[in-house]
Amino acid sequence: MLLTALCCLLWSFRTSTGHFPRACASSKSLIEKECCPPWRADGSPCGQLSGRGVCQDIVLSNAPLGPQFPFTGVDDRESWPSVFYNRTCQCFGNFMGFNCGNCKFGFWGPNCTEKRLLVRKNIFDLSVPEKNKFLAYLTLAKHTISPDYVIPTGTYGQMNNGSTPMFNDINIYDLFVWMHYYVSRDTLLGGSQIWRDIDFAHEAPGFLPWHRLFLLLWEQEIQKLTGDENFTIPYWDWRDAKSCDICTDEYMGGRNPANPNLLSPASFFSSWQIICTRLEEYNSRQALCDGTPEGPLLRNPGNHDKARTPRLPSSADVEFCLSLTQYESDSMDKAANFSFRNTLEGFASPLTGIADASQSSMHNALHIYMNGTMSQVQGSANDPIFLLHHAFVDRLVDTFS
Ligand SMILES: *[C@@H]1O[C@H](CO)[C@@H](O)[C@H](O)[C@H]1NC(C)=O
Ligand SMILES: *[C@@H]1O[C@H](CO)[C@@H](O)[C@H](O)[C@H]1NC(C)=O
Ligand SMILES: *[C@@H]1O[C@H](CO)[C@@H](O)[C@H](O)[C@H]1NC(C)=O
Ligand SMILES: *[C@@H]1O[C@H](CO)[C@@H](O)[C@H](O)[C@H]1NC(C)=O
Ligand SMILES: *[C@@H]1O[C@H](CO)[C@@H](O)[C@H](O)[C@H]1NC(C)=O
Ligand SMILES: *[C@@H]1O[C@H](CO)[C@@H](O)[C@H](O)[C@H]1NC(C)=O
Ligand SMILES: [Cu+2]
Repeated sequence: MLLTALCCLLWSFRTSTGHFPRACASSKSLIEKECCPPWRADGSPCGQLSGRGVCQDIVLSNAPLGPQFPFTGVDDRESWPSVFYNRTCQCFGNFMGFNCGNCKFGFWGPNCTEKRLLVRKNIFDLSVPEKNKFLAYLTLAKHTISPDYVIPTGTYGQMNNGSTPMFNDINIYDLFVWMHYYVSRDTLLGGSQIWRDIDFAHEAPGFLPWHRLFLLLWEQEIQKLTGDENFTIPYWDWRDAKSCDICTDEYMGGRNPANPNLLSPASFFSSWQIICTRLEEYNSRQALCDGTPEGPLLRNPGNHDKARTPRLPSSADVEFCLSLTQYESDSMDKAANFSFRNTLEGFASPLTGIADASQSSMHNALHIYMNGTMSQVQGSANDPIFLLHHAFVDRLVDTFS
């Protein structure tokens, strides 16, 4: 399914990131519905002994449900994370994380009191060693099993309400691919029934903050993995690009001369395997993506569908988006007019701000242009161009006021 074929507005700010701490994947934790792991340094749940946090009942907001999802109690992502856990760590001050072991974004030091500003750079402004370091970090993440997180391979019901846990190990890169899949996947209704009109991270006000959080968490995991506390994701400034200028073997991979849909054997990512792309197969089995490799990364950059995506976004398009004054408007979905979010996401024209279902503009245009793994919402984060693309979208959000 293409980005353009999806639709729906759902609980705008009730976004689920879909993180499952390894320490909470036991039947004990699931049956008690408690996820309050010890902080390593003092061994107490949520670092309570050190005053970092405390184990508490979760409090959910009473935001109204969107009209497109006429169910309750059928999808584990409803009222996240209460289907799995109703007690989690509430962290104090600048502490953060499932066991309050991390600092809030932008804070550092043993007590998270040191404030530091990190800057994301244009990938073309990185020195060659900096650029190679970034590519090496991606490779390391793809080859390192996450010590802290696992992925569920079944629904809560399929786990017999927690008594038979179903979780898999996953590498740190794919953990985030899986999260992006999980937040946008279809609802399994049992039998052969599927509800497709659902997405917790796109086509609604939550689109921009969800992806911002996603990138911040990604950066934090890479910082922890590499010990490089100053690591930031570089961005790709695609304004007025005539083609995919980062699609070279020095950067994100050139085209395979023997097959236009594959990456050149000399690129950093030609041996990467993708996950979470076979949605129809999962749906027919009423199953979740379990992280099994599904083949090479597919990418065939170009203006294949000139009617839908005539060109990549221009500087003028970006200026138009930034000239809009409302973050969100009327229907708050992909039909919204004059909405900064909807225009930047790419469902409204960057010339008029009027919703246009026949076109994929702005953010969406980049996904469609890549004509491969990037073009399908649920699997799009398999292509590391996703990170560079969304880092630039996030930069534009920062400029909006
Ligand atoms: C949390 O879940 C447990 C286990 O199902 C239940 O006993 C408890 O009452 C729930 N607590 C709240 C606050 O919902
Ligand atoms: C961190 O906080 C603890 C407890 O308040 C204190 O003993 C320690 O000196 C602090 N460390 C630093 C580096 O500020
Ligand atoms: C799981 O919980 C639901 C709702 O409480 C209940 O209807 C169902 O029978 C339970 N299933 C199992 C296998 O315990
Ligand atoms: C990160 O940047 C700070 C401030 O520029 C510097 O003091 C520190 O040494 C850097 N850390 C690493 C691991 O490079
Ligand atoms: C957006 O504008 C178009 C054209 O004026 C109109 O047909 C459509 O109903 C508007 N959408 C919403 C959600 O108001
Ligand atoms: C690639 O472009 C062609 C032509 O527009 C289209 O039919 C095909 O579905 C696209 N493939 C992907 C994966 O986006
Ligand atoms: Cu997305």
